[in-house]
Amino acid sequence: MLKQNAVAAIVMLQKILFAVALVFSGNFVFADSGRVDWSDWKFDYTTGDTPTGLTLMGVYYRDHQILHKASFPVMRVEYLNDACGPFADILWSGNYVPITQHEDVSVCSGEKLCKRTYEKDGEKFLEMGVNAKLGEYEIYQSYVFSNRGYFDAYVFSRGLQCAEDHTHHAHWRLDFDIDGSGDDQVFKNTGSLQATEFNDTRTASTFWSIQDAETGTRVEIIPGADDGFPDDFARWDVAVRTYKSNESDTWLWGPRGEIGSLFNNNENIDRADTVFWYVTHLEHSAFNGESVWHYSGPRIRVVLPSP
Ligand SMILES: [Cu+2]
Repeated sequence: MLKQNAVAAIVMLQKILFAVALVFSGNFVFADSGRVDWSDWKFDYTTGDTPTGLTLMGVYYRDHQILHKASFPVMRVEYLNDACGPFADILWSGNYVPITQHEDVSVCSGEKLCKRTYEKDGEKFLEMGVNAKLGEYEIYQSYVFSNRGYFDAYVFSRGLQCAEDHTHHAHWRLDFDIDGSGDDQVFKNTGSLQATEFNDTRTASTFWSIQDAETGTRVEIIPGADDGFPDDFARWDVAVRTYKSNESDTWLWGPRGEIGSLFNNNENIDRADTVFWYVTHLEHSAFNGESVWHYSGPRIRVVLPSP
């Protein structure tokens, strides 16, 4: 209990410091928020309220609630032989910069927050992404929604803090509220119902399903092709937890914080409010230079029950 109070106090302090930083950094701060109603999707977004990158709130698909919040708390970076770092890269309104020389989103050049729609092979997409500069890194973090009932979460990165091989460990936190905040059940692949909080890897499970036990509305979390492999510095790909208001999405644990050890106390997740942490590992070879973008991220696909 004492530990929880201490964490709550740290979270509060961090929020106050963040608010103070927002006020004092004045003109340099870029914060945007708003509401999106596109195709079958509705959600609110912000780049300014928390240090969690482009953050989505109240995500609905065809009037079914899917997420309470999707956020991007941290990208941990480890260099070979600790040549520099390690770093905990946190995206917030103080480090957003205009997009330049990113061929995938060239229509958004000059914008800090890219919002665009496009069509490819008859499929329609809405992309929203925020661009940040942290030291020598440029990071573009985005969500791409499809009119076919899924969205992709991406992080793109380029730049070299040191001319040495390194790995970026990107962390998303998906706070699911499928058809409301309770009654969510988590399955490894489609079949194996999980009773308590767990960590997992993409080697052990191909994908994960989360379903509302009452309505049957389901979501699948499907790894991207370049999501990489865990290592000694970041040991897990997935951590599933019960929602707790004091288990913040503000990253307080620095470069060496391990999500597999956080909030992991065997709590019930069967018919609960589910928080799903997803981690990718982008290996970046110094040999490739600093101008090449590399990226990773999962797909979140909605499967509605047949009427
Ligand atoms: Cu890199």
